[in-house]
Amino acid sequence: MTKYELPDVWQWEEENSNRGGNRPTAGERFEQKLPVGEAPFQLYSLGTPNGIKVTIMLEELKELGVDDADYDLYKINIGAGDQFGSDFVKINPNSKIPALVDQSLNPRVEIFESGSILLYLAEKYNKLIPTDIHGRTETLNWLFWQIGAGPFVGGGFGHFFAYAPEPMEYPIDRFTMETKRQLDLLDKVLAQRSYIAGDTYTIADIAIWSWYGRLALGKLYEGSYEFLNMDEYTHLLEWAHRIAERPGVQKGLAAEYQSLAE
Ligand SMILES: N[C@@H](CCC(=O)N[C@@H](CS)C(=O)NCC(=O)O)C(=O)O
Repeated sequence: MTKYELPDVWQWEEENSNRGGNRPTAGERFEQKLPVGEAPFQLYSLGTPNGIKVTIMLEELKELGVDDADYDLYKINIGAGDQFGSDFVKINPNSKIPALVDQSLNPRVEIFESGSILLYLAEKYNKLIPTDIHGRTETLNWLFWQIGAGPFVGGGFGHFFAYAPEPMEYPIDRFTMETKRQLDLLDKVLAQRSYIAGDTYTIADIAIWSWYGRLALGKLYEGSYEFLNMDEYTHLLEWAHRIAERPGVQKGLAAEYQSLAE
């Protein structure tokens, strides 16, 4: 590998932009008309760990008897750059999935950031978030933890383990250590309680399972189960399997993959 010399001012070159057509600028790149259906919720998403949080949440709400949690699901192909189209950018100026529109209200409510979407839905229906101050705060602690910690796994470990052009020791060591620290943290928490925030299933479980549960089950990056020595996280594994069996979770995964597979 040639030694990298830091330039005085970094310059963007298209061939160095990695996957997904990212550029160092935000904003819309082309005119786009997104489809709009009849259901109360319009979901623009993809079956990634952040994307599945929302279909799981909506399916869990339906399992709990919330009839108006119906949604239309539209594929945003982030590999093809759909997230930079004008209609999508109006909903989420940050150009990332998932994005949700609640058109049961007038004017319609536009929601982006998966944590914000989970909280919006939990509060709207008063489900999957405890109402007492201690339980609610602990749920939010872990919800915010996931949003902050997840990029070390996805953008750090996952990127360098699975997607970088070649294995690189320094970033792999750095992000594997942090990922294993996070897995150990969750394992220790789940040794003490049945669910992430206490003794009930909440939006914190949905957010954390979609990343760490899927990682624990070996569903995110090929070969990572062995590489991370996942067998040592017994409490995390037990929780990950238990959550995977929930009908709402299974329907949430099926909804995402069936509708987005075309
Ligand atoms: N913090 C955001 C992260 C969303 C995110 O990173 N989404 C990815 C897919 S999992 C994406 O849309 N990437 C497209 C891109 O970076 O251009 C959330 O939780 O919603």
